[in-house]
Amino acid sequence: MNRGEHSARNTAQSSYLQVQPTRPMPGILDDVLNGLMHPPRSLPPKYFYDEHGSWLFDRICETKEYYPTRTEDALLSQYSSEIIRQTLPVQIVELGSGTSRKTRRLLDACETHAHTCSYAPFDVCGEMVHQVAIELRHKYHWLKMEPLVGDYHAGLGNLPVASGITMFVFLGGTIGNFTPDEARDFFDEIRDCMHPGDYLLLGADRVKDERVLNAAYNDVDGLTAGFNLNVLNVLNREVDANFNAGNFSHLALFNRELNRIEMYLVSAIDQIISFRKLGSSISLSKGERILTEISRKFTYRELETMITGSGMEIIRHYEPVNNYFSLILSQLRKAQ
Ligand code: AVJ
Repeated sequence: MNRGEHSARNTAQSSYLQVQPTRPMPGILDDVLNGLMHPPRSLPPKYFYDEHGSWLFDRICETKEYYPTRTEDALLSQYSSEIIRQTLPVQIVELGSGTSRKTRRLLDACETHAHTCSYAPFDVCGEMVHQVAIELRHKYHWLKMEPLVGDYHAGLGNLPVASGITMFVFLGGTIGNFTPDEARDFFDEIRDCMHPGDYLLLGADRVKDERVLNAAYNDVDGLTAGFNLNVLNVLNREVDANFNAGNFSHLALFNRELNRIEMYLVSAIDQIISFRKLGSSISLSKGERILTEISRKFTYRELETMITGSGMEIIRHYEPVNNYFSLILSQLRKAQ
């Protein structure tokens, strides 16, 4: 029934499928070479999420300023029942599942409707997916867990997809990390995994008052600053660099032209950074910036255009009264 390339890893209590990439992916050394050696300097946001960074992100989600997580969770708790009744999926595949916390709303709704299905959390972090599988198996006895480990940037073509209706889930507003071109490619790739009748449930952040946006990425407790700076520790560890986080500061600002939050690390002094694994170094001048993340904010229409552009049809578009966030259910229509 399953297609695609994968290998199994078994442990005493759990196992997961390792989903192989469909294309060669740049490693951290390539990303440093391509992004940091010459200005404008940048790094892919995926390097935020080592163990400490993932922990910091969870703390960010609990700050009063960072509204996306709780807004999306409120939408899910309000509409999960309707979504499950509408879709009745045989399989739920979640891209970038992390702790799967918000997804429990969908699983609770399955329980309410006595609807059984399988759940395939897909994340880069094997340990996380393994833990989630253990917890959810315990909480939802009827649920068939099919944990998957891999990188969704490396292609979705090897995801094992069941023969019944599948609901793909991509939450949190992470679509905002993609440039418009990358987002288009990503939706095309999801669509290519879908069979007619399958659904996609997408969470995306909306354009809003700049003060609200800026505050969300500049929480007063400095958790977002710590999260941003932590990427320097990741580089120190992974490419043997000698960053001193004390010589950098966190900068996050809303770019009005491009409707996106841009997050930078700003060099506080003139300094030379060496990368021993690369045998090279760079000099950063005081005030020089490294772009570490873009987080795009969308209008209602933009989101619908992006989804329908890949050939899917909008089934429901949920938003809260303040229009802070969108939860969109779309479907690849059956051929007429
Ligand atoms: C996980 C990518 C949705 O863009 O808001 C939070 C990451 N960065 N605070 C976002 C993040 C700074 C987050 N996403």
